[in-house]
Order: sequence, then C-alpha cells, then structure tokens
Amino acid sequence: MNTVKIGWIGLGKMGIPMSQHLVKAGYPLNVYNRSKDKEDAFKAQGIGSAASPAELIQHTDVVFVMVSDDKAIDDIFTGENGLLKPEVSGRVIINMSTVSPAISKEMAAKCIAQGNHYLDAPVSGSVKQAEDAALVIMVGGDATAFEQVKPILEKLGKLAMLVGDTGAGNTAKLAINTLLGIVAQGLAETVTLARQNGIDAEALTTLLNNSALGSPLIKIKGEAIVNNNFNAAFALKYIAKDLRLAKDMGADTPLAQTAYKTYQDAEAALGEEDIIAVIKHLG
Ligand code: NA7
Repeated sequence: MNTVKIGWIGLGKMGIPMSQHLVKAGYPLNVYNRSKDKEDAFKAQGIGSAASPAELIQHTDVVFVMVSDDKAIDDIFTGENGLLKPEVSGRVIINMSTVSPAISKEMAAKCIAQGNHYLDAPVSGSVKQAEDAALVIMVGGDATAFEQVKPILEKLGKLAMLVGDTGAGNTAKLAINTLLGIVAQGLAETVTLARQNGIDAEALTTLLNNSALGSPLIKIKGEAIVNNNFNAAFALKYIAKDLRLAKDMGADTPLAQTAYKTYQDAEAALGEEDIIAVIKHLG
C-alpha cells in the first residue's frame, strides 16, 4: 500500500484510465468531476469523491488535473470552491491537461505563493496509450517536486521527462501536437487522393504501413479510416484547440496554420469525433 494520498480531478476519456492505474498501484485515491455521474463507477469501487476541488485538496498530498482547456483550469483553480481556496500548503499539483504555457505560469505563481508546487505535465498519446500506461509525459517546473512525484508519473506512462521550467511541458506538448495535426491531415489527404483515383483505403494503408512512412499513428488512424470508425480517441475539437494555442505562441509554422484552418472549419460538424474524421471534411 502506498501512503501518498492522491486526488484526481477530471474523469474524461483520459482521466478514467489514467487514474485507474493509480488505484491498481495501491495509492489511496479520491476523485472529483464536474459532472457527478462520471464519479459513480469510482464510488462503486469504494473510491472516495469530493464535492469540490477545494474539498479534494484538503485531504490529499498530490493532486492531478486532467481537463479540457484553459477555461477549465481557471475554473478548477480559481473558482468559488477551487483548488486555491483553502489555505493548505505542501501539496504538489500536477496539471496534465493540454493548455497554454501562459495559464500554467499564472496558476504556478498562485500555487507557489500558497506554499504548494505546480507541475505542468501534459501527455503524448490518447486513450489506448492511457489504458496501456504507455503515455509520454513532459514536465515543466521545479526539479525537486518532479523527482518527488516521478515514481507516480511512471505508473501512467513509459517516459516521464522534465523539460524545463513552468510551461515547458505545455510548450513541448504543443510542438508535438503541431506535428500530430499536420500528419493526420496529411494522411487524410493521401487516402482521399488515392480513393478519388481508384485505390481504396485498405490497399493504400497497407502500402503505407510497409513503407518508410509507416508509424504507429499512421497504422492506428489508417485502420480507423478503413473501418469507418471515427469514435474519438482524441477529439477533433482538441486538435483545433491545440493548433490555436500553438499559433498564439508566434512561431513561423505555415503548415500548422493551414491545418489549424482545416480543423477549425471541420469542428462544428465533426468536433466530437476523432481527429482523423477530418477525412470526412475533405470530401
Ligand atoms: P474529455 O473526455 O472531453 O474530458 C474533459 C474533462 O474536463 C471532463 O472531466 C470535463 O468535465 C472536464 N471539464 C471541462 N470543462 C470543465 C470546467 N469548466 N470545469 C471543470 N471541469 C471541466 O477530454 P479527454 O479526457 O479526452 O482529454 C483531456 C485533456 O487531454 C485535454 O487537455 C486534451 O487536449 C488532452 P465534465 O465531465 O464535462 O463535467
């Protein structure tokens, strides 16, 4: 039995399988989710739930946050019953959501002022990698706090790496998702070109998977296209969000800007489907 008491905020597609690894590892866990029905399966396992982030942090040593975006982070940290409400100190708050480096810096300053640590620790990988504890975790923040929680992070992923100061994890994640957005649109265009000229997706993806261009991503998303399965492992609305955050960082990235426009245009109709549903937008 591990003695570090853990709180988990955000029981979405990623948060559920990730937090379950900590249960399996024997950590005492308490959870919080905005929509309370998502806590039911945890309660049925005998796992405690808190009424608010403020309540959760009072009874935990380490708090994980895995939610949608900057607004969700702002609500959870600074909302009426947010994490920053109680006068507690000595906690480590690990924000695994993909958000802007700017909001991490803002929240880290507030946490540090209270005597708590803040680490930004977004992940590369989606639901399958979360289920397999095969995520790649990129961390920004204090090296001592990172070393303290590294054994816990290693229950969630195959690599947990400190990249730099606060916000560096977010920056690395947005750089990686820039490539993800471009590659997914590239695959969708490649299959579309082939299909519209008489080669079906199965044949084309078999060729791709055996070529030097093959990769785990091309394989998984190629299968999704062939099987017409667009259930979200990584929702299209989230790549639109990430490419917008990347654009706000101001680098010279013309391909990413084009991809951002594509996903932005596709979002209204396809936002809840998987990123590779972008192929339906292409025609
Ligand atoms: P999901 O499955 O869309 O889950 C999103 C979670 O974020 C879910 O628990 C939401 O609670 C929570 N959320 C969203 N907005 C808020 C606000 N304003 N306040 C509190 N909680 C909120 O996302 P994934 O698990 O696929 O992805 C999570 C992150 O990983 C994201 O950054 C991606 O870019 C990558 P709800 O259940 O809706 O009440």
